[in-house]
Amino acid sequence: MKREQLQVYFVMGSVNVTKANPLEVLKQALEGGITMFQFREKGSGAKAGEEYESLARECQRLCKQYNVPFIVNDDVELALKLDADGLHIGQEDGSVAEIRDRIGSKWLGVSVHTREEAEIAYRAKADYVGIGPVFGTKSKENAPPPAGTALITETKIVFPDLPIAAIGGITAGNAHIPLQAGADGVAVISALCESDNMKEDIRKLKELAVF
Ligand code: TZP
Ligand code: MG
Repeated sequence: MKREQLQVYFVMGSVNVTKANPLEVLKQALEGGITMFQFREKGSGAKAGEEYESLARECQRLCKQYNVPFIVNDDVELALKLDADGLHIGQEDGSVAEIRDRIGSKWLGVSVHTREEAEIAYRAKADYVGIGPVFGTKSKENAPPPAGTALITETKIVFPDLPIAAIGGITAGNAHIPLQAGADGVAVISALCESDNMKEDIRKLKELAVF
């Protein structure tokens, strides 16, 4: 994985989308130039079973059309079954080292909230870490309080070759803050799901996260 791929990392599930259907929103985001996509179908009202898998497959098909990496949140089995490009896990999803072994060379992203968690992810050969919530967020149930950018800066210094995606309440208006603190890119849900001008918001985010 190249750190550039985290530049504009769109995270979405059907629960996050109210304006149009999820595939329509994803298509607009791909057309706008997102650099990575995470299928995160969770929270109350999330699809399950066949509907869940078929939505994942359709998102993956769209991502392939635009040559954008398709990452699955939480679900190792789904990532393997679909041969996704990668998997993103949190601290409650099991041992990072064990999951690294199970998915082989697929990309692995890990959400971390402390330096110790970042170190474990780094040693288990995570491809990137997600750090947040930087700002307040409405998109994650039971999200921890906003953490600011201290851990981003610390991780950048201690593990300079570990790519960092900042997450949580990030918009085109505030993305410069985590990026200046050391993040390589921004992971966003509502900034794009609720955008009135997706193309313009993606363009602004890309302009801020330069390599
Ligand atoms: N992890 C930390 S904050 C968050 C996740 C999944 C939600 C981010 O959503 P938004 O709408 O970009 O704040
Ligand atoms: Mg998780």
